[in-house]
Amino acid sequence: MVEKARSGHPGGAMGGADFIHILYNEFLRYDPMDMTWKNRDRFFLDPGHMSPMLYAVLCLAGFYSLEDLKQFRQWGSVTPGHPEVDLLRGVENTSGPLGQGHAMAVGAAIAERFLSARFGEWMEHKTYAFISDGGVQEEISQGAGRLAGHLGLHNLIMFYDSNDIQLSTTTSEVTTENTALKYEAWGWSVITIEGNNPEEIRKALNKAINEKEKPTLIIGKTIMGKGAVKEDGSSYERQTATHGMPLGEAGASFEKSIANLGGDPAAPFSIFPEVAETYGVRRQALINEAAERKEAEKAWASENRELAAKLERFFSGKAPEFDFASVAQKENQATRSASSTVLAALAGKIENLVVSSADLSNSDKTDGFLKKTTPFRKGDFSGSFLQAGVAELTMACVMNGMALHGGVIPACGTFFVFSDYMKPAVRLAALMELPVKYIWTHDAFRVGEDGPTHQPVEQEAQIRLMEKLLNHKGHNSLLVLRPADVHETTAAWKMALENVSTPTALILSRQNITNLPVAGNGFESALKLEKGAYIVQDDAKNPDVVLLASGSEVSTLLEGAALLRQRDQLSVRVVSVPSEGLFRQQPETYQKQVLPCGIPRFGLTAGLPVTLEGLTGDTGSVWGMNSFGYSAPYKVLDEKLGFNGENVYIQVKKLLAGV
Ligand SMILES: Cc1ncc(C[n+]2csc(CCOP(=O)(O)OP(=O)(O)O)c2C)c(N)n1
Ligand SMILES: [Mg+2]
Repeated sequence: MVEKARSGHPGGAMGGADFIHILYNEFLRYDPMDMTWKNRDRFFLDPGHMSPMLYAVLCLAGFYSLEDLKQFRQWGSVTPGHPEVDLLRGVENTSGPLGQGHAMAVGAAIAERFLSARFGEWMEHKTYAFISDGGVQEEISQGAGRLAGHLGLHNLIMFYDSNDIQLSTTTSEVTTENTALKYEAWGWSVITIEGNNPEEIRKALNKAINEKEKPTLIIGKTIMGKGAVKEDGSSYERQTATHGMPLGEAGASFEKSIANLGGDPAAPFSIFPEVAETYGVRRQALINEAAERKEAEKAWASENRELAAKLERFFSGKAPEFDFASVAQKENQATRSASSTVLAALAGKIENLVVSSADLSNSDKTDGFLKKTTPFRKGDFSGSFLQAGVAELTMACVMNGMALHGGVIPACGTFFVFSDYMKPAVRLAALMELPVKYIWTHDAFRVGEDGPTHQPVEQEAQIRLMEKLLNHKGHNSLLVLRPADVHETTAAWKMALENVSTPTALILSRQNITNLPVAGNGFESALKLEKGAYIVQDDAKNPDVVLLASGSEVSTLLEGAALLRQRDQLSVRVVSVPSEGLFRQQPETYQKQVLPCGIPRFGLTAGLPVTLEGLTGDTGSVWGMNSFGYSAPYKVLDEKLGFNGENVYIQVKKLLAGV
């Protein structure tokens, strides 16, 4: 594959092939006829660069044709360089960004425990992860390793392809850690084997499968580029060059290496009859075994009709039903508190909602949910809360893994400024179309006394860039909502739960916000949020100026609007824009109705001005932040930084005067 594509990573794949062959041919349990079977074992490949190894085994298992393999890494092929997720072809997930893949496996293993706790151990299955030197070195392995050990995820079995070679050096040049002791310290069972020895692999896997207390790490000492030889027949194993180059280019002989491994250099894309037979037998055995287990599942379902219906609902991928109009919000609260109220209402009602926080539950207000449930503990997954510890990236990856597993709706919270720590996982969620919910609170410099390190400024602009990035289905890859009061927060949560096709971010305030002055039912009015932007207050069909903002800045605009009317008899429109990305998807006529052409627009944002400049256009202006902020009580910061009605008045007057 790599040789034909003239690009890819042969060395690691050749060393890991023995393990992957034994795993697929003897251990991994799935239904080749039905890859969506809920109780299949999951396999997560952390080093996505070893995808040729996965494609090869999945070809033998009947999911890819040899033709597909010949198209490795080519335009329009089903064999991209680093596959993300392609369930029907057997790719549960692979990670290009090293480390994230095995953290996702931890999430899948947690989801399995969560579901088994509710529906019974008959649902029990394993999650296998494959990790390489790169994944072990990535910092996220600390979070994943700690969490899996702490929670006693005995259903998680990880093979470490320890070939002592990485991309540009040998591992000895960057690490001298004792990896086995490290994982043992985290509470793992660790088995070290010769990773190319079939008997040792089998023995280790059997031990891991029977482990009841701990996750298992099998450290397989493997041989990079196993079987590679040079033109003169001498060994070309354990060479860094084979990490990311075709063998021929790296210095080995492609033909001689194929021959040395028992293949046919004249026909490198061929499956020998005895291999086809072995995999055929395995395939049939898997089909039979799955059929048997499905019979048992059916018997369970007919005896437990209500539970069975619930299980189907959990895995349906459909939005759960919930009466959001019944959520009783207290007026004039911070939107993080409003989110807490919604979460408290959802607890126990949306039974497969799993909420997590990176040690900030009392600040990000996910504790509204936690108070009504219990956190996961080793041996007890009856609750619905994951205390992730201070590990935002791990938490976000674990959420992705839960979503990939299916059956649960993952949501996680932390301070908005720490979305920086989560971004790599948010990106993968967006790419893989996973409906994870992010609860990001303390949305602006109004965190005040904590100082600039804790004040999000550029984060909103960064995150909103992903509203402009389309996923493979051509949709915005992330839905970002910054509600302007408690009712918009309820509406935003409704949208988050109804969004089953992409991740959703909720950006919420720390400080109280005065409710928007809407006539009638606040929640009914807030549902206009579904259009991404809507008119909150309007003086005329063609006002003198349109004021735009999201979140708490909408209230500040309302104060400014009152001054503009009172002092200068101007007619003003105030627009709440919780999501520019969503607004831009609305019909042109609606967009023009909200933002008519030819009327000056003024934007106010606690983020960078660029957050709103796409909406205010050439003839408008934006008052935003252009520094990291300062340490002071938030009311002082508001005054000093110009976030008050008076400054809105001054800036709008300047805009209208053309200054
Ligand atoms: C987060 C991240 N950083 C860097 C890379 C680039 N990269 C790809 S593989 C690799 C290291 C390869 O070493 P190892 O994981 O041991 O794989 P092997 O060389 O054994 O195949 C690096 C740095 C990446 N894919 N992801
Ligand atoms: Mg390696």
